[in-house]
Amino acid sequence: MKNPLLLNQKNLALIANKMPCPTYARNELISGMVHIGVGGFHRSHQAFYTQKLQEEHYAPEWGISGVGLREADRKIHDVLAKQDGLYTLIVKEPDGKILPSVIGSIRDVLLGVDDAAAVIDLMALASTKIVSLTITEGGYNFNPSTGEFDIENSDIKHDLKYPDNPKTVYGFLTAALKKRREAQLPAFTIMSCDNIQHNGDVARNMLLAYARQQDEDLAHWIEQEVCFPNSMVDRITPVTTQSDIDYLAKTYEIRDEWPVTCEPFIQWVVEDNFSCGRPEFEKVGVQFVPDVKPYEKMKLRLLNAGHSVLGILGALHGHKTINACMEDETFVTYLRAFMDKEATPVLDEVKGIDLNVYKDSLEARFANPNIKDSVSRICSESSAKLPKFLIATLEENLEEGRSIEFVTLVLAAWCYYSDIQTDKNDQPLEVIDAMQKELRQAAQLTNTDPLAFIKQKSLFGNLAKNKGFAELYTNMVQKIYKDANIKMYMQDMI
Ligand code: CS2
Repeated sequence: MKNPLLLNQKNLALIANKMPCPTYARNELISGMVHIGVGGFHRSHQAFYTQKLQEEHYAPEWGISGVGLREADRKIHDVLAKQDGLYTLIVKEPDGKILPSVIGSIRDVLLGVDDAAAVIDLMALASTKIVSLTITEGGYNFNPSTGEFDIENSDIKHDLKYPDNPKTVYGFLTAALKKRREAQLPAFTIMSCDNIQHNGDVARNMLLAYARQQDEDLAHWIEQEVCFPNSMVDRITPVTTQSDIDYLAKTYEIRDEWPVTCEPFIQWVVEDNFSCGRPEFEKVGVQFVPDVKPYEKMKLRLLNAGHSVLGILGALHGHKTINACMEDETFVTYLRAFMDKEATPVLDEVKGIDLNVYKDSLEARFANPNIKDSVSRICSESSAKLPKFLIATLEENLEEGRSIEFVTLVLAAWCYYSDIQTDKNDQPLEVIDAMQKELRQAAQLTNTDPLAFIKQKSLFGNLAKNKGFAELYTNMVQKIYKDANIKMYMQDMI
């Protein structure tokens, strides 16, 4: 193999002989969108749609500046800076076809920990119309059980003390909006693209809670002027592996230090609620609707929840990927039973969508054998995900006297997973969770108090006090601790 060609603007013309590359004038792009959280998902989704828009309906005022706020964002920042914002998106079809292309819609990248003022100044520019977010479910700084803003967070306290040198997303947004107001510029739109029900409303409530602490008057202006569209975003985007990097080097002789892989499916449903204009994304397949709530609930409670069901149970069983779970009949049947009996009854009618067809399509997407989405990605940050994906469903079903056993088994398995951290064959599991320590401490008490895990109020509210649920959970968790052969219990239920 020759020396692979480094992916950057200078080499783009050569790389274009090997795979599709941006053909629009990247150098004329302006940062109409500033995006916070340039992970794999942003790069497979919003940046992909933006590239499509640039290719088909060139709109240079809608380029993207990618922002990382944390030290942990340094690596992606450095890679993209070196590659002039370019990266390869590798779409993996279920039939084995692999379709790479170079995405160029991110025009530059900034790192808040290095230069907070530069990020604030960029967001305060008149040309910035939208600040979009993928800061993960855990990034919104609220108590998952009460939904209240966590004012005790030390970074939030820091930002209130040093508003010109913030660390958190709320500190940055508030500082930039303050500047815009002083300069008599219109407010930008804040567009959350995270997997949270009513993600725009949550972003709004949290930002206002923060801003009120800092400056009542400014908070009032934000309340009046900033739009926070809710949205439903969807594209399965596994963690990039070394073999993806090697594949590009070997097959295409291209060196891309951080490509992104994803499935062919893509969807984005957004409320048409923007304070300062927006790209004409409808021209490239984005749906603008007056009310996104039924769509987001459907996606969170079926797709994301379905992922968590497979992820946690699959991890315990020893499956490494979601598609491996889908090759296992017990998991397929269990997933469908969960979707039909527990998730579907909590959903509202979604206009134009046949839920059975939607569930069939989820099964097909999960089964894509090329995606190899690791169960460890799915289980990561479960403490931020499960309250929204599964626990909310369980609570709604409890209230209505409907089935809760499929979710309950997952919660009992999650307790064991957090405590023992090995699968049923004693193989170690990769547990990634901001609350890992607390989860483990609570789970470790299960032998003396079977409800200890469920008594974590910030995650489960008052569920432990519900007799019916407590009995069912106790029974399940005790069985799993005796014998972690999770498949046995799944089979008993289907
Ligand atoms: C996954 C999501 O992290 C998770 O739990 O369910 O990342 C999922 O792959 C995306 O939301 C798909 O759109």
